[in-house]
Amino acid sequence: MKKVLVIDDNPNDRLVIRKILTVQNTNFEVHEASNGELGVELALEINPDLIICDVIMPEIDGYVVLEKLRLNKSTEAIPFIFLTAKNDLADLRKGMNLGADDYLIKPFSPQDLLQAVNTRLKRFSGVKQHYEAQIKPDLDKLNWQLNYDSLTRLPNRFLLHEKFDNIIQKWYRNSQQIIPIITLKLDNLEVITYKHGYDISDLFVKQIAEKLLNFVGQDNTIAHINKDEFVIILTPLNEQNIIRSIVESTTQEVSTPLKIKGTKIKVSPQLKVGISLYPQDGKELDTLLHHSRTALTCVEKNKPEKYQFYSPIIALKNQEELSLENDLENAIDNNQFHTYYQPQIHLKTGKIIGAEVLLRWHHPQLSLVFPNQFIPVAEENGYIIKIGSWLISHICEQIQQIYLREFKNLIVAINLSVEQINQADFNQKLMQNLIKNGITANCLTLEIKENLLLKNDPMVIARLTALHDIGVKIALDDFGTGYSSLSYLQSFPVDVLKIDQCLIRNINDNGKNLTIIHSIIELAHNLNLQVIAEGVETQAELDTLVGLNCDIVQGYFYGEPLPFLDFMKLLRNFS
Ligand code: G
Ligand code: G
Ligand code: MN
Repeated sequence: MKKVLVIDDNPNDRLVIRKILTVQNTNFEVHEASNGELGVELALEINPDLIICDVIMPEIDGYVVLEKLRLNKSTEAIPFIFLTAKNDLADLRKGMNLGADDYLIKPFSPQDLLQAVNTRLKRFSGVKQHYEAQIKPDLDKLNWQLNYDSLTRLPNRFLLHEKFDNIIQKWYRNSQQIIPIITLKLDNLEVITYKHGYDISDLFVKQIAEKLLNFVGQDNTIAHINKDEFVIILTPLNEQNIIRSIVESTTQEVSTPLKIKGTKIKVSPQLKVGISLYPQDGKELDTLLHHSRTALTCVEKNKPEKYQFYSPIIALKNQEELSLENDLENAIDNNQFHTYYQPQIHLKTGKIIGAEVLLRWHHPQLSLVFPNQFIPVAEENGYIIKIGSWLISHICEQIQQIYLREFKNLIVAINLSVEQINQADFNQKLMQNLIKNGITANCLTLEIKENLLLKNDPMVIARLTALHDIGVKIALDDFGTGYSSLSYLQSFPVDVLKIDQCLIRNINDNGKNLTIIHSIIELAHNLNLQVIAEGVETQAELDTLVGLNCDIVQGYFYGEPLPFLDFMKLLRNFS
């Protein structure tokens, strides 16, 4: 049976060829593709013995198809016959130059077609036989050595490049998707080699490779790029949240102590993991690898998390002369922090009911730095306390200005870190700021995240309850990404639930998200909570949320976070 792939946008032409090849002959299996793109994909998938391809097609034409096939190792040698109409003959030279093997002019007789097909197949099978007997074994071996690690039999760095290109071409569908590049480094390999010798350390690495392959292998790509370094590339994802759990379960799996076969030695792998994301951290694999390695050097020894995502800050952190922590320390004094206000729209009235304040750092070298890049650093070194208290007093002053311009009912939401509310004088300072600026407590919302609730600290509960009693609202941020349990709402005075943007994204093509959001909103309303949907970007998302009886929306659809003065302008002009 010979597989023939027919690529032609005209269904009649395809039918004619199918008939000729199958009615009187039984040794052809005909596959069809209705355009060039599909043709290339199908050729890669089924690896046909011969391709017949129309020259003129919409989108990608026959020449492009041929070019693409010739660029790919698995399809470069497949005999290729062009189909063309009489008046396109002038162009045909181009096709032959590109390496087509033959051409047929429409209309053709069954004999013409069969003859062309048979000649090509015969010639090709002669070449192929010689190639398979004499050349291929050596070539395969060489290829293997060039592309695989001989110890673990995993792809090496060269093959990884090819695989990465394939993933981008074949799987990457839209700019919302991300591809994580995960570097895993065995931190104690040298020690193991030193203690037990090369044989044991080889066996050890081999076992780890097997574990990795079993654990994440199926759809994802694993490579062994250095004796103590593996790289995993996941297929494109729509959500970043999944990465954490994959990385955590993988490190857990790999870090369990290993018994080396045939010996009594038990060794515990120590892993460090760095993650960079395509496309945000780089478009080229080399950059992405470099960045994920930079990230892993920043995994802290004494912390339970053995992984780190790349951020420009980390790169900076690595450059000693530009110490981020120093910069951060001086950012307040240098007036580099700016508050941005993102409007929140009340769906029933269509009015701006409030705004979330999002901090931005105008760093002299890095320009705009986003909070998820510096807040974790500030939380770690405790500097968040100073930033937080500066921020609250600054925001209260801005609320006073909002008051003066007669927008007294606007509710301003501030994000809080656990460290801030752990401070004994948090409430006292907050109230001083309210009084000093002559503003009431009910114009403030404090956004807290689930990690704060999980600790269930009675002092924190007492503080939040006291603030709640004087009218400060408490919002639960990023709902739907973490533990998402409503059970702790019994002990915490929560007023507002903010549904995380990852649930809103694709709300209309993901039935599951829709169901989840529907039940979150119902549940919240039963508990007397208001619901804010975050990250609303499109009319369609908005419509769906209106249908689900959501109370408030926030997102680029209505407005990005704006500098204070721009936000004031928006308040005046919004209708
Ligand atoms: O736009 P965006 O990149 O601003 O915010 C990213 C994350 O940083 C969000 O989770 C948000 O809650 C947090 N964030 C933004 N501003 C602040 C802030 O002033 N304090 C704290 N603790 N977190 C903030
Ligand atoms: O975690 P928290 O909810 O505080 O963070 C809000 C984050 O979402 C900020 O980084 C903010 O800039 C971002 N953001 C706000 N609206 C949108 C939106 O419509 N789309 C996207 N992708 N991000 C948004
Ligand atoms: Mn928030």
